Amino acid sequence: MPLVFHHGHGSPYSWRVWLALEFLGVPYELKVLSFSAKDQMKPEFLALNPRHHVPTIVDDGFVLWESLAILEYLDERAGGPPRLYPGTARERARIRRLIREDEEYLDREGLTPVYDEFYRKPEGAAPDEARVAEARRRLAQELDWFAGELGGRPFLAGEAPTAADFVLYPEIAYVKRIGGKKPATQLGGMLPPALAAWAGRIESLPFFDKTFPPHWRS
Ligand SMILES: N[C@@H](CCC(=O)N[C@@H](CS)C(=O)NCC(=O)O)C(=O)O
Repeated sequence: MPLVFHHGHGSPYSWRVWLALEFLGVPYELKVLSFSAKDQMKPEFLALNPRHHVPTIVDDGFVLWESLAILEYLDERAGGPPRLYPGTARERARIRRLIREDEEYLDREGLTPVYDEFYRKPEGAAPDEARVAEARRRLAQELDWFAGELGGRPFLAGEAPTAADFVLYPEIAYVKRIGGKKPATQLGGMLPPALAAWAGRIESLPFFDKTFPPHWRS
């Protein structure tokens, strides 16, 4: 029985898992939940995951949520190669550090406040300019940080993508999307060239297109 992957289009947490499933070549059955239909609050989904979050996987009766726990589980389950966390203990620790830095700084201090101000406020409410300016400043610092972490490599940990790349990519996709859709955010053109080129490499992976949120195509 294939592993069941409950996904929501546009969820950065779920997108990282989809990229990983494809990269590892794990067979899976995709179940897309509609946030607008509140599928995640329906009794059948709550029975699986009382936290009503995607991503959630079901592997032969074993239910797991939290994207980072899922990535580590999938990596161990598949056994590799390829691996999401390859290399020595130190190399794997660096991948985990990059993931935590992405969540703590780039996402929480940079991207999320901008998203809150432009997408989560009631219709017609003006964004808090001071909050946006500070978040943009932090975001620019963190984008430079990750460009530096590439250090001229094709992917964050070397020649092949790892969990660090699949966690970072959806955040960068959001920077690109928000910058294009909402010029007032001034996120457009913010990506350092090395990070823009890296995003292009992720987007060229043979499985990338199927994971792209369909509602982002318009
Ligand atoms: N820390 C969780 C976050 C998951 C999460 O927040 N998922 C959101 C979509 S981006 C969700 O399912 N929201 C629906 C809800 O809260 O009802 C992870 O890494 O998996």
